[in-house]
Amino acid sequence: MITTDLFSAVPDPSRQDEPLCDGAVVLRGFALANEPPLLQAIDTIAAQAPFRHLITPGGFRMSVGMTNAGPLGWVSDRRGYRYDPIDPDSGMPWPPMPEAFLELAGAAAARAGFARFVPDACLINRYAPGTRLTLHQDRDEHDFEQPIVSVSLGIPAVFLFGGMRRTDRPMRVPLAHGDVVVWGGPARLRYHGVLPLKPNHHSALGECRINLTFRRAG
Ligand code: MD3
Ligand code: FE
Repeated sequence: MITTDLFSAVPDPSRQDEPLCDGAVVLRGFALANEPPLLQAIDTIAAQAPFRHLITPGGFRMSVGMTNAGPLGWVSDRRGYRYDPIDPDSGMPWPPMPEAFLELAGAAAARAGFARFVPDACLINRYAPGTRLTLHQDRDEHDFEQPIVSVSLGIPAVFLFGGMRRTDRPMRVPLAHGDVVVWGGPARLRYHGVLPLKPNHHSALGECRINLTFRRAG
């Protein structure tokens, strides 16, 4: 077989790709090689666009702290959910998408079979122990053919991966520091969430989990 694929050309026997279902695959430890530039980039972004607790359209304060990088940022307020090129807290564009983010997201998507994924939005979610994300669908993007890439950093979490209906019993997927998940195709509109985080400590991030969610939103 002739292969030009960067990853199959350099086999890494320590790497394990875990398909969750048609369209979703966990790449265990995929982000570990890029850890220092990723953490540095998150600090730079948070200095320009600090984490904040958005208000849902129903008036509830989200327990997850959020910020964004890239041309578009996901925001929520009493008017609804949307992607906005401007950070409503500063009136400025969101911090630029770091090159290390683009490379990681593109490489993970390619490994999962989605060539040329160029995200225009990176939502950065910050979880403290006790923080959760209730079951929801991601449907504020224009093109559901585009995958979503998520990167877990810091203390571990249990991810809930449900079906096409909110009432479908979700599977529980433990996600640890450095794990990357690519969600596309038939998995793209499945319900998902995160169980309340257990108290824990991570050597680089302290009592905190950070999730990077890369999307092509516009
Ligand atoms: C499965 N964030 O920001 S990322 C979100 O860990 C979000 O912070 C979670 O869900 C977190 O919207 C999970 C994983 C994820 C993202 C999008 C998905 C899983 C998905 C879209 C479809 C199916
Ligand atoms: Fe989501």
